[in-house]
Amino acid sequence: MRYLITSALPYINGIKHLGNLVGSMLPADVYARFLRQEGETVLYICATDEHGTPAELAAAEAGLEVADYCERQHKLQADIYSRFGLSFDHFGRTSSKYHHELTQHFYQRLDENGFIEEREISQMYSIDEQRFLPDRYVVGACPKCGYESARGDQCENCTSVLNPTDLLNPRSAISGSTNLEIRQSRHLFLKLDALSDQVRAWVEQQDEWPALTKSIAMKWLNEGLQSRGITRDLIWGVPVPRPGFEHKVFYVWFDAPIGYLSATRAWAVETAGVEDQDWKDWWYAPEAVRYTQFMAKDNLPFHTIMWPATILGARDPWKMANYIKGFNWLNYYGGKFSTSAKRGVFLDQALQILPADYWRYALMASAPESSDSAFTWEQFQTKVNKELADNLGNFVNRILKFAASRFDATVPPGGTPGEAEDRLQESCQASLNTLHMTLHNLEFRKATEALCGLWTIGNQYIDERAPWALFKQNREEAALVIRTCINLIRIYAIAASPFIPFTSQILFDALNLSELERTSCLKATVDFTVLSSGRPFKVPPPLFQKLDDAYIAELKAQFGGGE
Ligand code: B3M
Ligand code: ZN
Repeated sequence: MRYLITSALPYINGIKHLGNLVGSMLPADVYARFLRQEGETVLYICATDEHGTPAELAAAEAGLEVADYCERQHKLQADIYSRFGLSFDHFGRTSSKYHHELTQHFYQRLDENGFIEEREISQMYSIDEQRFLPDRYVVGACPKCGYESARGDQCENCTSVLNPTDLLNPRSAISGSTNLEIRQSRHLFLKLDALSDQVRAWVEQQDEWPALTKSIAMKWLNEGLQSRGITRDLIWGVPVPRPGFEHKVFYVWFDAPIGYLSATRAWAVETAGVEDQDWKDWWYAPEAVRYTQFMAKDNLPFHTIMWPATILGARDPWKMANYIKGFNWLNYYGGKFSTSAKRGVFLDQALQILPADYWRYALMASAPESSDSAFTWEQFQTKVNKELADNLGNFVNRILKFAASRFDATVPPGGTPGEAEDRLQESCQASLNTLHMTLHNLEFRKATEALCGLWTIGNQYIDERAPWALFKQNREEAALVIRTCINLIRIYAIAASPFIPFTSQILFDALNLSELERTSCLKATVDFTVLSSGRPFKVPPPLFQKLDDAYIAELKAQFGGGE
C-alpha cells in the first residue's frame, strides 16, 4: 500500500490564519510524517488555489496584476509553510500549464459523456462598474441564516452554498455599490442531477468515513442535486475551450480539485523529470494507493459531491478518496478568526512570536475534530508551559545535563534493568500503541494526549528513581536510570517528530543518532538498549521557553483576545 495525501488548496488571497492551518495542512503533515516514519511510501501534495474572485479581488486591493499578485503570494505562502515544517512533496499552483490542460481535459470528457449543458442565466451586473459580478463580487445577507456579510458563493456562517442572486440586500464587493441589476449570460452547467445516483452509490460505500463527512454528503444528496454552473464571466482562470465562451473561464471550484492531480504532475516533472508515468502511478492505480484528504467542513460538499461527480462523469479511472477527514472550526475565543477585522493570529505573525513547534503542538492538541474548538492565549500558555516546557523540555534538560556532568557526556554502562524499568517499558509500550493507533485513525487530539502521556511516564519514573540522590549511594544503579532515560529521550524524539519535527531534529542531533536510529515504527518494542554505554551525546539548549503571564497579557492586547 502507498499513501496519497492532499490537504485543501489554500486560496492565494493572503496569509492564512491558525484556523486554516489546523483544519487542513497541519494534520495532513502530521499524518504524512507519521507514515513516512513507519517506513511507508507517501506522497503529500498541496498547491495554491489561484483562480476565482478571491484572487481577482485581492489583486485589485493590492493594486497588482492578478498574475503578479499570485506569483508573489505563492512564494510567500510556500515560504511560511516550509517554516512551519509542512513536508509537502510538492506545493504547486493551479495557474500552471498542467493545470490548465487537465482542467480542459476534464471538461472535454464530461462534455463527450453528455454531462455538460448550456444555459442562459441571470447574473448580477453592476451598472456603475460595467461588469458582471460573479460569486464573491457580491455580498449581502444570507437567505438561510441572516448573516449580514454572506458572500455570493457561500455563507461562511452556516456553510450554505449560494448564488449571488440568492443574497438579500446585495452590494458589490469592490465598490459597495447597490446599483445592480440582473442580466442574462450564457454559461455551462455540470448536470449533477444526472450523476446523482452514481455519487450516492459511491458515498454509500464509504463505511469508514467520519460522521461529519458522511452527514454533510448525505444531506446534499437527500436535498437533491441540481445542475451547477461551472463557468464565470471573468478574465483570470482556465479558458473554456468552446465557441462562444471566449470571454469566460471555468469556475474556481470546478478547477480547484483538479489541482491535486496537476500538482502531482508538476511534482513528477520537476523532481523525477518524467512526464506521465510517475504521476499517473498515483492517480491511475486505485487499488495500490490509499488516498486521504484533509479539509475544513465548508469544503466537504465540494469534495464529497461535486468533485466525485466530476470524476465519475469524466469516466476516467482517476483515484477517488478513500478517506476524507473534515474539521470543524477553530475559533478565536468565542468568535471567528477574521481577516478583515484583523482578529486572531495569522501564520506570519505566529512565527514572529514563537517557533513553529509551539504552534504545531498546541494546535494539534486542540484540533476541532468532534466539534468547534477555540484558540485562547491562556490555553496556549498552559500547553506550552506545562506540556512542552515542563513535561518534555525539563526532562530532557535535567537528564542530559546530569549525565554530561556525572558521566562525561557519554551514555553510562549501569546495571541490569529491574522491576521499575520493566514497568516503564510496559507503560511506554502502551502509550506508543495508543499513539500509533490514534494516528492511524486520524484522531489527532487523542494522539497528542498519548504523546504527552508518554512524557509524563518518564517524569514519574525519575520521580520514583531519583537518580540525583541515587548517584551518591549507588553509582551503578544511577547509571542504569540515566542510560534508560537517554534511551527514553530517543523514543520521545521519534514519537514526537510528526508533531514537533524541529525539536525532534535537535534531539536526534544531540544524541548523534544514525539515520536508522531516527526512524522506527512506533509499535516496535520499546528498547532501552539502542543507545549503549560509551555513546557520546551533546546537551542541547533548553528546548522550550515558558510564557509568563505578562507576555500572555501583551499578546492578548495585541491580538484582541477575549473581548
Ligand atoms: N481554496 C477553499 C479554502 O481554502 C478552497 C479549497 C480548495 S480545495 C480543492 O477553504
Ligand atoms: Zn448563512
